[in-house]
Amino acid sequence: MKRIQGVVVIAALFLVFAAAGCGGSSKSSSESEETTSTTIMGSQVESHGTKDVTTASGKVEIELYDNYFEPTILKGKPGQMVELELKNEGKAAHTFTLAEQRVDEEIQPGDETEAKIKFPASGELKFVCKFHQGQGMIGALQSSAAASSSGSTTTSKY
Ligand SMILES: [Cu+2]
Repeated sequence: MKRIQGVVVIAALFLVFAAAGCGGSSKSSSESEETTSTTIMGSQVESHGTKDVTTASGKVEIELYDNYFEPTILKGKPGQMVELELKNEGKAAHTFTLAEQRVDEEIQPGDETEAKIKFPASGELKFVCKFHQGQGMIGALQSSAAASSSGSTTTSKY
């Protein structure tokens, strides 16, 4: 019986690795609202959610709180254009600033505005709130191409 258990454990481990391989570069792809710590271009950031907008049609909503973006990370296709609806749900003024694309919108509390952004050809692009990036108000646009960079994806025989 012990031998069978061992095989089961190995098979389970194999499944875990296979699942991790499919999940791309991020360690946790949970869609829950709970806060997790993530690293965006070298900055340690508290993540308030990840949203896959690959198949999104129409506007994508990002809410700005004191002091974080929710969702914090958007996943899209390389070069995908997305229209964002930015809603300030906080008590302070915030900005959505994506310097690389000359996007710099300031939103007053209770207000909302729109911005067009483009996902990078690969990897991730950081956006910030100019006022609170020092407090970790940072988010990212991640292109799905990043996942395909792992050339040694384990192919299951089963
Ligand atoms: Cu802010």
